[in-house]
Amino acid sequence: MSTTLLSGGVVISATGRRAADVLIDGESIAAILAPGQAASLGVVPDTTIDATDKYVVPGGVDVHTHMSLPTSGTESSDTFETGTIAAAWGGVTTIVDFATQTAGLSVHDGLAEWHEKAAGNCAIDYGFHQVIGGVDEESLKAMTYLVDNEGITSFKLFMAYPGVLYSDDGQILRAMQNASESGALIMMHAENGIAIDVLVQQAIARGDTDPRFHSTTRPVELEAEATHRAIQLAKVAGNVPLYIVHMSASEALAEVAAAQNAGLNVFAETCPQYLYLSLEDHLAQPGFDGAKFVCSTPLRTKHEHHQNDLWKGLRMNQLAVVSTDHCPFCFKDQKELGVGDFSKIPNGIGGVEHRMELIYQGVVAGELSLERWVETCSTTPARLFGLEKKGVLEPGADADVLIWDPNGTTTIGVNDKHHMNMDYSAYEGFVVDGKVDTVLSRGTVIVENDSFVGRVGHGKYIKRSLSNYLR
Ligand code: DUC
Ligand code: ZN
Ligand code: ZN
Repeated sequence: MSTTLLSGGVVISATGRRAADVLIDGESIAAILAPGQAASLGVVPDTTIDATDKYVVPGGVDVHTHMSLPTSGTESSDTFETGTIAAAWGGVTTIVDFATQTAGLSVHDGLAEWHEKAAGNCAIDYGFHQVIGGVDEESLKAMTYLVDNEGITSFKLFMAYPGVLYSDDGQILRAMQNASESGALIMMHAENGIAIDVLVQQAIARGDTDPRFHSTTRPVELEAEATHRAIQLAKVAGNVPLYIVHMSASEALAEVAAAQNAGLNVFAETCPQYLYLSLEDHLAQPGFDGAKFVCSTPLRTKHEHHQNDLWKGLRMNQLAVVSTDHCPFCFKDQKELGVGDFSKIPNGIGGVEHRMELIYQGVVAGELSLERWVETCSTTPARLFGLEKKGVLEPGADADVLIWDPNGTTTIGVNDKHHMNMDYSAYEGFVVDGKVDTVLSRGTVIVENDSFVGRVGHGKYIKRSLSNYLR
């Protein structure tokens, strides 16, 4: 097995930073050494990578992506191949995607379909959550089987999208009880979909069809109400660990904070779009351009301070994770499906490539510490979702490493840094400090010198254990 020394950098973990060299043996971290210590120990690495003036951090872990997701009469535009290459460009070394079961279909078939899409096509390692779109006897049985046999220890339920992926409160309670028994974690799309559908129909009937009405028909109250209800159901189901996905609103965050103060096992994530993009500046752009920013939960108004509150929630650990909810569509022919009717615009924004960059900008802006950047983008997502060897640089961990240049800059945009399979960027023109320098996946360099040098098929399926937080 070959050895690699990452020398001269500053190693950042969730708990601190220090000048150190990282010794890699094959696919794993062998040691974290004092600067120059390798030579004094007589270690002669096969390869040395100079990380002087750079940060050396665990590779990013994005626990919320949707590659090749069939939805709204189309399919999200990144395949596992294009999406994981783009992720690598962004310093991400593991994704967890959502295998999806829709009502009436078998969970096992849904999972098999996702394995087929991903196997042999990934540039980085990957795992799956399972969406349960139809809670019934069969799917409940399958949930237990997946935990015991397939390395799938988290299940996403929807309080939105009646008739598509929606679960009613009784179904949610049953799925939560099942997870409580198996030790699994429930992820929740917390929006009151029954009420939202009424508002959507009323808006369309009034002729309010522009993209901006996507946000006004999904008001913060209906995100907060569903978040509250999900928390109560989780409590009744034996305090099952509950993880609220794609949180966008201050009022929903307050529900999570209150639950945490009450000692409940409630976690939440937000995504870069909710920290940087808004109804006024993006979704409400004139004409149909706002369609680029249609996602659910929706972008919120900037005057209501949601963005400030979300950054604060990240600092205070009310929000444990930043993921992307990477669900890309091209503007042409995909977003355009909703011309004249915002409810037909495919829901999603692509961002898997830019999370490390955008959240590092939060460090530069004084919103977060460097350690918290690492913690929310790598260490906690790995621990929370049972990725035992990911998210840390310590002996025995997978040698998934991002070497980050704090003196570089990154310009995001379709003609600048952009490798996702989308004909636009939601972050077009953003110039951020810092730059991905080198990326290693299990000891293999996959990005260096502004080139992807990895291999499609290198990425392996990771069977996940139960959440490390609550064992
Ligand atoms: N929820 C997601 O998590 N992703 C895309 C759309 C949605 O509603
Ligand atoms: Zn969702
Ligand atoms: Zn999603």
